[in-house]
Amino acid sequence: MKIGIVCYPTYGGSGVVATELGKSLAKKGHEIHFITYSQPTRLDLFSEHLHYHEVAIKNYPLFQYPPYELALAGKMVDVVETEGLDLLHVHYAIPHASAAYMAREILKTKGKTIPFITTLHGTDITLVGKDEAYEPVVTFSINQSDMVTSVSEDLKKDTYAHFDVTKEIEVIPNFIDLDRFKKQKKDHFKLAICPNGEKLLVHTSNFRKVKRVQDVINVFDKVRQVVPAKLLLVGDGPERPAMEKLSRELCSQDDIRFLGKLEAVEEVLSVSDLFFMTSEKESFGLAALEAMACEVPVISTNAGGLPELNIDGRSGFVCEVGDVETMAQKSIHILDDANLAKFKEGALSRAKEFDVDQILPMYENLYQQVIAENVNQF
Ligand code: GMT
Repeated sequence: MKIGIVCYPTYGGSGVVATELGKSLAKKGHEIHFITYSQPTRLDLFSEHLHYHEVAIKNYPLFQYPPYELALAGKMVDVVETEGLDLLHVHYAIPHASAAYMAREILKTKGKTIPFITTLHGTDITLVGKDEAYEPVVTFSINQSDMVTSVSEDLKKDTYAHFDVTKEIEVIPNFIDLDRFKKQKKDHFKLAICPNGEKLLVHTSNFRKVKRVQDVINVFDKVRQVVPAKLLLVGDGPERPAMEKLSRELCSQDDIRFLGKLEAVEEVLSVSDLFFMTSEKESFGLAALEAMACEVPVISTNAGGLPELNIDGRSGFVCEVGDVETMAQKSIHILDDANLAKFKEGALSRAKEFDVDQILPMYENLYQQVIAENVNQF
């Protein structure tokens, strides 16, 4: 199949899922065309089946805000026509679904039919999409999509609860490449960070308010009173300066290290003993799945789709949002040498249920269905 993939090319989870999906589809021989405003971060692979089309956003003195959505729709029209695409798959509703709708309607006037699938990832529904400025457009473009998927049952429920959506939503969870995300031997790294055999705790995120990174730091502060431990914070974002300040107030620079954005996050995960995902909203929790695949148990909140991923008592524990006391107690339980190996096994076995080889056919089936329905219409 010839598939156009539209996503945010930056570090966000939706862009990662879209890029990994395209790469995996290309490995299976599908022709994949990424249409984005810059090279997707994880598009680091050469394949004859992978193509990248940049959306050029031209400014003009009249525009206070350059019309990105129009440039994107225009590019989609161009790529569909020149490359003969079979379908468009847009990730994150805003503004990708409405741009795809516009492209589809423009192409109709040129005698070309192109279906589009919209995948809802989270904040496009739970935060930004709900805003009254966007809601009517989000509702319209979801209903106009030829097919809609969401990354968890909870996100599907939320979409029906907050938008007047009549379209059937299919749940296809995030997935993981177990060849890349696996525990690697990095003992020298562990020794450098934990010279006295301390346990290594880790959190990765884009440091937005919704991630509640302050809870990670406060839990760590409680845990280290009982279990010798170090904390690594990976990623970057608006809350980072405040989190650095908080951590310096509580601990020494040696106890909590901020590593910034890392490409090879699996190397850090390989030497970690516990992962935190303390978000107040989280549609799936891809970063937690990456940790589990590297045999790292997870302390998560019960927000959004997290309980669908993290199985309480098996791959880690699920706690109420903001309940740092319970999170600290559960962390201490997992880190006990009598329990740690069992939780590491539990994390890995749970991650295996989201192996890309199992999830990819779900997307391929959907593509075939949408293309067949499109052909049958004419
Ligand atoms: O986590 C973020 O803030 C980034 C965000 C995105 O849309 O790029 O991630 C969302 O999509 C991921 C992939 O489907 C999910 O694993 C994340 O849970 C989801 N984030 C939130 O719902 C906050």
